[in-house]
Amino acid sequence: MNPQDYINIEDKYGAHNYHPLPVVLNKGEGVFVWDVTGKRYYDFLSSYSAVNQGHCHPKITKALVDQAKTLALTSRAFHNDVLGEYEKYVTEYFGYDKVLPMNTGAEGVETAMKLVRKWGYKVKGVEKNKAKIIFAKDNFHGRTISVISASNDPDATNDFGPFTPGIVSVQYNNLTALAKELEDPNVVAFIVEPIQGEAGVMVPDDGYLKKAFAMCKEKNVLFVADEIQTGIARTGKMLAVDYEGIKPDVLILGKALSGGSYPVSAVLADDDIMLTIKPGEHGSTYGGNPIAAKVAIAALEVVKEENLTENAFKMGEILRKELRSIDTDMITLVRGKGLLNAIIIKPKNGMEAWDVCLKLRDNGLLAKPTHGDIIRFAPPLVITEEQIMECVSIIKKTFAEIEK
Ligand code: IF1
Repeated sequence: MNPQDYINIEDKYGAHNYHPLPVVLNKGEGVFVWDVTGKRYYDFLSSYSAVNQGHCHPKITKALVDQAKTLALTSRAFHNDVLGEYEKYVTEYFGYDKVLPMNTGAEGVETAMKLVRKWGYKVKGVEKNKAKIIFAKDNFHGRTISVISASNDPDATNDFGPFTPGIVSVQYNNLTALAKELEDPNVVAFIVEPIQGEAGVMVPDDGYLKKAFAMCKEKNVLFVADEIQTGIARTGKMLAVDYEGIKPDVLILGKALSGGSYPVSAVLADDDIMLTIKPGEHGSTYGGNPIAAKVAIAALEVVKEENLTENAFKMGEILRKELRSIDTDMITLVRGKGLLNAIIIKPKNGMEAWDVCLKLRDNGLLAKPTHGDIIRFAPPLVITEEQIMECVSIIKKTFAEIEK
């Protein structure tokens, strides 16, 4: 089969809910992926920040394979001998009393929404069915009905209604708007991405999250951070909220929690919040399964053993500096933190962000445009300085080719 054959078969038999860049991959290792013709690429998307530890990390792969051969799934109807080990490890790692394990990011967000509602009724004393949750405009938290009920992206919401009630939205990075909504005593939580990923790597003003957190505390409202994309060293700190020195009441993790090897998500909170959910009130067949538990421990160990937080910080500084020095008027802005970055593209010579990505692909680097004019640059965090510089020359060469 040639590359087009693989694309055709997907097109014929798969739902058309994606529009991938035309490249067909069959192998990954560290910062690289290979296509079916054997061509090698730098991966500048990292599977949407799931492979922070690099593709097919040997330690994570080993944990996956070993546990898969031993005991894959018990369901939560019975205990197993690895879940507790993982729960202890992950809660100590992030400094919370308890974890509730799920699988996908959207499920993690759903879980957090249920948890803050439960807390609202049981602890805060909100009247039955009156709880409200504040979300930020232009958020991305996943694809389920309740989660898209908080979205204002027409692609995500059109013809998917009716939506879940009890959701209020405020402008991101706007404390005045937040303060106004926090006046409502039925508000139980503010759920926010510390950097908005899908919105185009929108980095809020310094102090925004810290002040938002303090304002929530003052009103007895839970501050919930969706660190599914920003967490686990991606932005140059273990969590993006670490830049502001705050500890969210509820923390949602996913993606790199497994290093891209398995769907693993988690909701972390202290006892006063987490223990409001009782047996039988929430769960999942696969949540906290033995493979997920072992994989997540390995994935988190790799982050520390390989100093990925420090590396993401350093490599991000270099990458942004180099990107800003590229001689082209097509790049109008470079923004980001650590290795979660974006460039804004002004079309030129009939070339838009999509065409830039096709040319980058031809030159050996894979990135994906979003919102028509934004390209995310988010390589695996194991990338070295030498590799970053090679990527910068690929990007420079690409813009030089477009300019002429
Ligand atoms: C898609 C973006 C990334 C997320 C945050 C929850 C979830 C996500 C902050 C849900 C998922 C993904 C999903 C992917 C596109 C994507 C994405 F372009 F939308 F912004 F990562 F860059 N919270 N983000 O970013 O996690 O249920 O998917 O495991 O195609 O939907 P999930």
